[in-house]
Amino acid sequence: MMTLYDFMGSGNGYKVRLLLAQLGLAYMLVERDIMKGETRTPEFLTKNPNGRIPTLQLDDGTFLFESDAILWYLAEGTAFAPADRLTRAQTLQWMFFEQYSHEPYIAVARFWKHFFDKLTPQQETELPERMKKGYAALDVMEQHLANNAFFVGNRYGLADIALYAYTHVAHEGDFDLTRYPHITAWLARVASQPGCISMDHKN
Ligand SMILES: N[C@@H](CCC(=O)N[C@@H](CS)C(=O)NCC(=O)O)C(=O)O
Repeated sequence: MMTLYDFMGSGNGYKVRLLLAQLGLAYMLVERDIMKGETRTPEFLTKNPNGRIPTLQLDDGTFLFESDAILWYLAEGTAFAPADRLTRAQTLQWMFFEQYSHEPYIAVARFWKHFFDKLTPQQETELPERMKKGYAALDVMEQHLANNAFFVGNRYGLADIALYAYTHVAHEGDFDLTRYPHITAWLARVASQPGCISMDHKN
């Protein structure tokens, strides 16, 4: 059986738990507390040299890390992985957008505000820029969703899972989603997909 190393508050981990649930795949969940450095131990670094969750151990013992790579691995051969060249590339396009233009701002601002009582002076300095870039990512999403029900091919897929994870908890980083009616409607569409689980749901 596959083993998922994860931290329940992580959106990156949630992406993987969400797809595993929607595919109906059995796995063992092993929680590692990132607040206590449990992904930075010598033992964990043998699993993922980058010291982060989510990390998935496959049935043959191979360790796979990076949430979006794990999503592709799990989705291959299922309806979640598009078959044609352009749709696959468009799915990757939004997943790279998520990792480069969305997650570093929205997830990090949420992490600082939601998981710590007080920001460090450096976080205080960096926060306004993170918020600005987070809102820029939300603007891009809003524009796309004005004309599209989902991110790619007008059907729910991996790009939606990747972007939903931190967008649906963006308010925990004090992002005001009421300004974004199309994003809000899309969040509801994703939440109503069969098998959708909440972020704190354990298998
Ligand atoms: N790009 C990676 C990011 C993974 C990541 O940043 N994981 C965080 C939790 S969301 C983590 O493990 N942090 C603990 C640490 O860096 O020590 C992915 O998508 O999986």
